[in-house]
Amino acid sequence: MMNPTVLFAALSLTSPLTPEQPTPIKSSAERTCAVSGVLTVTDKSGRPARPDYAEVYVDSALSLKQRKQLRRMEQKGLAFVPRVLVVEKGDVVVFVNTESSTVTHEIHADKQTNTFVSGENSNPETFQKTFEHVGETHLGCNKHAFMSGTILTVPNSLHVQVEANGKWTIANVPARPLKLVVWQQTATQPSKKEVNVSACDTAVKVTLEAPIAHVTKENDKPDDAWESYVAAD
Ligand SMILES: [Cu+2]
Repeated sequence: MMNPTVLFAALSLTSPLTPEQPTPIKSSAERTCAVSGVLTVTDKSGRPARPDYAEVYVDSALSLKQRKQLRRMEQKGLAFVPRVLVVEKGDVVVFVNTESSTVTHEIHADKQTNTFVSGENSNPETFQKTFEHVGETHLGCNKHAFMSGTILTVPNSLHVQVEANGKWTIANVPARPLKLVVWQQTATQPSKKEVNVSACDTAVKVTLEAPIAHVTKENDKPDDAWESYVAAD
């Protein structure tokens, strides 16, 4: 028969009822949580507008590794596809001419943070560019003046596209005060707002004004989710 004191000690070592020691928070493994909110976009008179694209990103200095992703934008049907592409600082964008007929394009972004001129970009040629500077780059084609596109470069991997109902959530955000940028583009016109958030904030409400009312485009999906969400709020 085991000594009762020894038996108790042996059980204590394996018992699930043993209180857990608090885990020390190491600076290298900072506690993270989700930050979420709702974006409302209106026109100048306050009526709901539906952006072509909206993104939320963390714009505070964080020691995150650049992912250096290879991203793709096509020149197809005499348009940049997608019209808006969000990339991370350090990503490489390959511009691929995928026209079915023999159409030559060009890509340029003048007088901007990410400045470049591609030269001719014939199918199946590709031009590529590393996006090193945070912010918007507006794309044009010198062979087709009506072609326009936008590349938004965000600082790190903590960013998310806003859903059609205006909601967004960024997961795994360091639990400390941070600066976010809420960005939208409606009918080629962007606008944005900076907001300071507390750790783990889940009620970040931002309203942005679209510089002009939303214009329905051929490529738009038949989707009125923005309007219906805003109207129901
Ligand atoms: Cu073109």
